[in-house]
Amino acid sequence: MLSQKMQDALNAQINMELGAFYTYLSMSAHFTTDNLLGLAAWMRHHADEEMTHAMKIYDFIQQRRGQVVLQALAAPKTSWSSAIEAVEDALHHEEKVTASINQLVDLARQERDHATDSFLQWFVDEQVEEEAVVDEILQQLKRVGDFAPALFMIDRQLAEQAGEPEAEGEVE
Ligand code: OFO
Repeated sequence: MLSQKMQDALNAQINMELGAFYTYLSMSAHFTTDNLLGLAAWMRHHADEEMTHAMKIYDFIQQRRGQVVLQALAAPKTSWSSAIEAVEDALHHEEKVTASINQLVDLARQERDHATDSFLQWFVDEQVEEEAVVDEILQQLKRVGDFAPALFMIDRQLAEQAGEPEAEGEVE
């Protein structure tokens, strides 16, 4: 059984993961409007991953006979001045998630809640990958700056990574 403190902290983490889902979905909509369809597809794929993170915690709380308490989601930002700004926001968001997961692990250890500690290790590892992937995209975008042909090449690569080899409407 989860302690009340641990349960509240896990519920807050569900809200954070759903907040990430909302943010990446909003970024996807923004990039679609901007005709950067690879970035749009990549963000949408990432939004789906955040939903699976939220649901992992949701299922875990229930397995431990706790109570899932969903909280209100803040409206996400809807536009960014550049692809770099959006991906910088994504990286900052991932860093906040990492800090929050680390605090959850600290709490689980204080409470000697070994099951929650073990469950959270998946998230600890996942955050290493998430930060690295987002940072790699950011570094690529910074390298090409405003050079449109290179930006479109990155966009095409991201479409492939997101499982959409031919983003609709793209010029060959
Ligand atoms: Fe991208 O972070 Fe979830 O856990």
